[in-house]
Formats: sequence, C-alpha cells, structure tokens
Amino acid sequence: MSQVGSITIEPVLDEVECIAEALSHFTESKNDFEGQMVSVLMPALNEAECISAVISSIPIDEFAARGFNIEVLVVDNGSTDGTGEVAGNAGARVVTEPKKGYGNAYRRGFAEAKGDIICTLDADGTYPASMLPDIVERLVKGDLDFISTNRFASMHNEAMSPINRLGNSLLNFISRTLFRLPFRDSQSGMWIFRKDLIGRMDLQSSGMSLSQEIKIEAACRLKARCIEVPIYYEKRMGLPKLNRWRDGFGNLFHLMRKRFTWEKPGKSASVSATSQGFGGYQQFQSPYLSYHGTVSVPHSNNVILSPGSQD
Ligand SMILES: Nc1nc2c(ncn2[C@@H]2O[C@H](COP(=O)(O)OP(=O)(O)OP(=O)(O)O)[C@@H](O)[C@H]2O)c(=O)[nH]1
Ligand SMILES: [Mg+2]
Repeated sequence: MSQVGSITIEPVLDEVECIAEALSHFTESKNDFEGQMVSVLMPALNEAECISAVISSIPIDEFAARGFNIEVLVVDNGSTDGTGEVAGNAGARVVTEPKKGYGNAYRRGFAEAKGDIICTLDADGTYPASMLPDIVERLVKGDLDFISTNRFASMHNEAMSPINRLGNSLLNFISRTLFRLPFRDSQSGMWIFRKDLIGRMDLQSSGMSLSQEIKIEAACRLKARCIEVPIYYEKRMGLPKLNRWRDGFGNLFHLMRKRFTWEKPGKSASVSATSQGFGGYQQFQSPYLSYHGTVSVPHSNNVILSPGSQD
C-alpha cells in the first residue's frame, strides 16, 4: 500500500476508480437512449389555472440527462379561458382541436406527436410527472410496449369522491369480465407507450371512454407486452371536466358496444417481437418503486399482463 507522509493513497485511488466506473455507466445509459424522442401529451379543456404548473413539473432536464429528446404537446380542446396561450408561454407546443371530447383531443394529439414514445398526463396536476423518466426507461430497457398506471395504489383522500370510486370499481370489474383486461385501473389517464402501437389500434372513442379503449386495444386485442405500475394520484387543481353520470354510463355502454363488435384477438397481428399471450397473468415484485423516494405506495407489485384469448 503506497503512503505519502502519513496519508494512505490506495483507498483514494479506489474511490477514483469507483467514480470513473459510475461515470462510464452514466455515459452508457445515456447512450442507450440517445436520439429517442419522447412526447409528453396532455389534453386540456379550460385548465389555464393549472397548466403552467403542470408543464413546469415535467422533468425535462432529467429526460435530457438520460439522452432523450423531449417535446411537451398540449391539445387545447376549444378552451375559452386562454389555456392554449398559457401552455405556449410555459414552453409547450400547442395544437387546437375544436371537436370537444377527451378522445377527440387525444386522437389529434397522437397524430401530432413526434415522439417514438408517448407519455400522457391530465393537465390538472393529478398525475406524477416526476415519475416519467423512470417509467420511460423501464419501457425501453424492459422491451415493453405499453405501461399503464394504477391510481388506486395510493391517492390523496380528496382526489376521488366515493361515488366515483364506486363507478371506477364497477368499470374495472366489467372490463375485466368482458375483456379480461389485466389492469387494476381501467380508467387511469397516465400511459407510457410506443407510438407505433397507435397505427395498429382501432380507437373509436371521442370521449372519456378512450382511456379504457386504449388499454383494451393494447393489452387484449394487440396483446402488446404491458405492465401496470402504481402511482400516487393527487387532488385535482381547477374545476373537474368529468361529468360523473354522463361519462360513467358512457363508458359502461362503450364497454358493451366494444365487446359486441369485438374482433377475435389472435386474428389480429401481434404488436412486436415482445408481444406474448401467457393465458392468465403473472405478478412480479419490482425494485421500481425504490427509485421514487417521495411516493409512498402500499402495493408494490407491478402487474405484467397476459390477457387470455377471448371468444
Ligand atoms: N372531460 C373532458 N376532459 C377534457 C376534454 N378535453 C380535454 N380534456 C382534458 O382531459 C383531462 C381529463 O379531464 P378531467 O376533468 O381531469 O377528468 P378526470 O381526470 O377523469 O377527473 P378528475 O379526477 O376530477 O381530474 C383534463 O386535462 C381535461 O382538461 C373534454 O372534452 N372533456
Ligand atoms: Mg383529471
């Protein structure tokens, strides 16, 4: 062991080596994602009050540090309160979709998004934008196609009224029964997926039912490789746009209509080399949540899908 005066230098050299190794890992992981484009897409209807804060909460620097190119895309759905202007001033690219409806806004956004990977959020501060870089990395490294999120893992106690919780449980049960949808939360609006899925999906919904439809298309019809990850669901900023009864029953009828006109899976092309049907679903313990110190989530299982085939 070398000594300079009374100082032992070998441990110092070890430390330097460790730092160099850590830096080389950083460069490697950055190169893994270099050139990949991520679009963070939000539909917005009269969200001027909160959209600037939501855009600021998107960790753009963190994405860039990992080598991703990023765009923030807001679909202004005929707002009358200056939402589009506020979003533009906050750094987003804004497109206007005059046809009202959550589904219409998203379908326009999917067509406009430049990213290889699309991440969706509401424009109301309910979804944890800070988790996006880790989830995107998980999609890429895990060779996954579609990641959905589970709001019921953990939520602010004023984030959802008891009636809406009941409605969500009913829709979860029905989508599981009719389609064997493997997700615990059929209505979550935060998805992270490869854009090339969109061209293979049959998305018809103009309204809120797009949220369940995109999951059914990805997991059940296309049999894309999907997982669901737990998130913390925050209380909304600004006024709700959801109409509890209209949208609740609308989603229920949509599930029935879609099941009635269901194209047998298996007749559809599979999504990618990673697509699999396992016949049942598996769960696995993931270290994923340990990346997020601030989010305390009681259920740490991710669900990896495998829709059974439907008749
Ligand atoms: N409901 C609704 N939302 C729209 C529409 N166009 C855009 N949006 C946006 O879609 C997102 C979802 O609407 P929310 O009102 O947040 O519905 P929700 O998330 O089911 O309900 P909350 O839990 O109260 O937030 C928000 O960012 C809206 O601004 C529309 O025509 N109807
Ligand atoms: Mg919302």
